[in-house]
Amino acid sequence: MVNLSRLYSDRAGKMRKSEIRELLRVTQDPEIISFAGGLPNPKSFPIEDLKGVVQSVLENHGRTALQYGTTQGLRELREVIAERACKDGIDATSDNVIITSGSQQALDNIGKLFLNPGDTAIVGLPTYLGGINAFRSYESNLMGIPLDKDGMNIDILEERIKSLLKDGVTPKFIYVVPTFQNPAGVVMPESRRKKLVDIANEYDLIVVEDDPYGKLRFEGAPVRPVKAFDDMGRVIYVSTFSKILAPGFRLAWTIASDELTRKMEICKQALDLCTNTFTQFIANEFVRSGSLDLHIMKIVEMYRPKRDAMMDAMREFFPDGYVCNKPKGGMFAWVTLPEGIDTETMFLDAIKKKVAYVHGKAFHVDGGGGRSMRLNFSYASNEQIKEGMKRLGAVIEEKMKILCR
Ligand code: PMP
Ligand code: G9A
Repeated sequence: MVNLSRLYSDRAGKMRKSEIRELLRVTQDPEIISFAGGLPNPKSFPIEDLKGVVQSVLENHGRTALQYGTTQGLRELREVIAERACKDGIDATSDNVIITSGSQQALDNIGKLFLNPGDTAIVGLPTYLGGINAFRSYESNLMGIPLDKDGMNIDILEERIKSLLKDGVTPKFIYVVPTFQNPAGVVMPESRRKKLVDIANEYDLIVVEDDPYGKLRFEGAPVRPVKAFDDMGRVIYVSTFSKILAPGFRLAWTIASDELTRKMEICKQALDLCTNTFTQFIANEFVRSGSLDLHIMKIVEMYRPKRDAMMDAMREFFPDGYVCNKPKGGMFAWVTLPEGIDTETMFLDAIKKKVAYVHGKAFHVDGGGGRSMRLNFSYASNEQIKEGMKRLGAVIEEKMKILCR
């Protein structure tokens, strides 16, 4: 046997497996009702509409759509993304857009661009696990800032930045998922977004705004992106087609200043040469025909009752003592259980009862979150949601009985 461990980089030794990716294997079991992965509902995929688009792309653009493309991405798609971003209050042209192979690639690219080993980046407590893993793979230290019902607590953020700077540490960026946060489901109000940009301006920092769920709003008025308040070019906006069209396309985008865009483009040249050209052509046609907006409306109509079914079932089947705010959009509910319960160990009981979730610690860089869990409501059918919540309620009840003994 070759002893590979002496050959691996220090970086490889520090990489951690993703609970979400590992769980995907477990949840392939058709008997398990999965509230684990952040998967869109496959019934939402616009297969019939896409048949026509695929046909048309092959007929009209086959020779370019099957060829390598530029690293920055298809110009027409970048143009339409920039037009749509302008409607959301972001000042951008196609030159500020890069099409990436999923937003996961964009996060990795941002880590690659900014993080030296030992550098510090700021994230939420909790925050998106894939972000944690991407940034940690560059051997960085992640400082967690607690969330409240309005997202990252901005006062604590400012305090921590001050104390880091006092210790001679410049945090490289602040990573936020401000709209229907993964995993907590909360939305940062505009006043706080503005304050976040003010803080970044005052302390001369970068903000990474990750926004896969902003368009999946079930109620209430839209909130402008953090990037809309950025007049210094220090916010990198990231969004994706994964949750509004199809994750299998592996298409996402960044919007950033000219300088940052150029830097990220050069980083990306070494990652994948170019994003999938074929799906870029398809997405471009899908967006421009107006199909995407209709499709988003359909997804919202599909997910809202799922959210409601989960909330109703929680009330019906969970024992008293849990806390869960009703998410106004996105794909996740975040539940905190009474003191004494450890959702990581409880997971094994849940799997025995054929129901899955992601335990809260997976989303915490400080080892916290042990009483919490993330429940995805987009993937399961409404019937499965009711049945799965019943199973989960029984698992929690059992744990609570043991605690009371
Ligand atoms: N960021 C967040 C906050 C996410 O929830 C996800 C997927 N769940 C991603 C990034 C990655 O998505 P993708 O690579 O499919 O665009
Ligand atoms: O399957 C993935 O890794 C994407 C989903 C992310 C999530 O569950 O947050």
